[in-house]
Amino acid sequence: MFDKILIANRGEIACRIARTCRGLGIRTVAVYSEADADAAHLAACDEAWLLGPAPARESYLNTERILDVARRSGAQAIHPGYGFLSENPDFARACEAAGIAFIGPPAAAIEAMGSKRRAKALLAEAGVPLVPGYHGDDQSEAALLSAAEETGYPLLIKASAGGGGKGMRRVDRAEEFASALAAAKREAASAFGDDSVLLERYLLEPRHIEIQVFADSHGKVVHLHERDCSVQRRHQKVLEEAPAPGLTPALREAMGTAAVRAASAIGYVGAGTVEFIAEPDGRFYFMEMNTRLQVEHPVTEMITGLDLVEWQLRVAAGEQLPRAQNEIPLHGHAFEARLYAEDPHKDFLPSSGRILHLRLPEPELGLRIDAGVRAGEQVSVHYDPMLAKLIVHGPDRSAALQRLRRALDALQIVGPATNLSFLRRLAAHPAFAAGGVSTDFIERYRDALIPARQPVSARMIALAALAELLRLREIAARQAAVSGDPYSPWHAADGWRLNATGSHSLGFRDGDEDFEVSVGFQDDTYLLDLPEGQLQVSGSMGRDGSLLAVLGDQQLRATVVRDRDHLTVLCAAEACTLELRDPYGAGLEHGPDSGSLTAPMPGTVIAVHVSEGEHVSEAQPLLVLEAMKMEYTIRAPMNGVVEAVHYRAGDQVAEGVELLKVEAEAL
Ligand code: MV4
Repeated sequence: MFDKILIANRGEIACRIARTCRGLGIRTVAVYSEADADAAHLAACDEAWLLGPAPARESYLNTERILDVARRSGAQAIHPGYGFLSENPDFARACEAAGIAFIGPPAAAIEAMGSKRRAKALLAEAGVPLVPGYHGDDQSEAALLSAAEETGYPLLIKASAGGGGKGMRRVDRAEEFASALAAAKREAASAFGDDSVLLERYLLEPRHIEIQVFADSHGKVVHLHERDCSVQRRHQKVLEEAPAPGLTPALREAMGTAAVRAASAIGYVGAGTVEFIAEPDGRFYFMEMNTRLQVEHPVTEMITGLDLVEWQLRVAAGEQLPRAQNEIPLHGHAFEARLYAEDPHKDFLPSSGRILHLRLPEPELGLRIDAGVRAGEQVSVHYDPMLAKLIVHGPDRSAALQRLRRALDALQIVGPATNLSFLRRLAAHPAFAAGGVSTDFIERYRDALIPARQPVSARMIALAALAELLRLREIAARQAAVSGDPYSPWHAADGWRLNATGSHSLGFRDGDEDFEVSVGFQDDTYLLDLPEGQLQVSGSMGRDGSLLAVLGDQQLRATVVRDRDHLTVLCAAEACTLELRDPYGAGLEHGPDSGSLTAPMPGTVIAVHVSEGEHVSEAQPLLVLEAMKMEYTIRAPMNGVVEAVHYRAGDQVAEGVELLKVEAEAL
């Protein structure tokens, strides 16, 4: 077995591989790009080596750099994870040439499966069922046209070098074929540098069922049952499960046997996945073979109790497969949900930004979290937007689904937009609970899965208002504590004003809608005027943003995350982000009118918006201080000129020090 391996990947898969290595006493070498200098996978490994700039081609795809680090770190093997170089035969060869074991299949097997036409030709000989169609070498228009006539319509033209849905074109009528073929070949040539295509009868309502296979270097091949990956969006898997709902033991056996035959036919070694497309009547056909460990491998690990990365390491080290076919159990049911930094309301556009808050559900029996990020990290635009995977297991599908729902409800993340609410709706959808999974599931139920934005609920507005009021009270108390006159009524955060009622107004913005919440003060509670009527609220804020609130006669626990003027409130599975407007009303964020603006509490200056001599207007943000995991904006108390700026971003400041000085403009 290896003593030290290099993990040529990042994110959750790098952390996951490192976890198994730790358990086996194998030391690990992490590699990272400049954008990943504080990434989670570095802390998961024993060593960390910089590859280069953020772009993948200058870092995680840089074969020379990776091999150079492997040599200099003394790594005996390289685990490519998935994506990046995991299915690059040249990289596999370069590893072998450098005397470093490639933890994956032989380069020849990667190459064979990289061409759909070659793969189908090989597997047809092995008796693996193929979709009726054509995958011959004669790529002339005449040959393809006659093959199309034989296949029948509708049919699919697929690029031989394509995969994962790339390079597919549906043709419904004969008269469209010639132009569709020309377009498909042009696209294939430009996308893959290979314009060869194959034809397949178009299967309606297909299911995507894949079989996990494993082969060692001694000719042994086994399968570890199937996974259903039908719930996809534009060929990106979102939710996977094992075993496949409704698959009969006979069909499972037939698909498993066919998959093992496919792996044997190409002299496969290592972890692989044979993808089938299945029709409702149970007929199934080979689609493609993935020559790497897949993102969704944990659901197979949950139903078999096996560690596939450990198997990869043992097989790459020359060991025999740890189990025979009849020693691979199938227990219960598992799901995997993929948490992506992407915005379902913007057609799942990837999002980026700092993770301001991340609360992952506590791992427990039947719940595993494979995360590649931590709170405070930047989600980069350079790499795949997957942040984490939630994997659950239960004795049967409905128990596992119940666990998935609870885990998704318990997960909290604030910062970049994510698909979390979408996943919650997906897991809660009755059609999904009924097992009605097919590849068009998301399109079919799109309106329920991605509903129009709802207005913020009264409960969330009340929690946001309470959080803001408690914050203002905290700041006022601190400013009172550092002032010469701590008991001055001007420091009281109770809305007290000379000749005015004890009231106050908080301004919020929800999207593009502005609204106010009038606040009355009553002893140690607040009276909020909400659209539904008055509500008495009180509570306390923890240093970690936890809010214990009493709304009327109900006690609630919530989490509050503040990012400058944006306030995010999370309560149970509800979340909302509101922008705070009109801080004048607060009146408490400003320092005393002298213009000397002091730090209300110890913290870190994270932004300075002005410089000396600059004209500023009342309430203009001047500086942002971070303290207690929250951010405080110091604003101009009046129109004036910045006379002094004493600190810069990154400076630590003590409570009460003068941060800036603003000279009031002569009236
Ligand atoms: C098909 C098909 C229907 N008929 N082939 C899409 C991904 C690529 N691996 C193959 N895919 C398909 N091939 C025939 N002959 C429908 C799809 C397909 C699909 C397959 C599995 C999972 C999700 C899918 C989403 C759209 C289309």
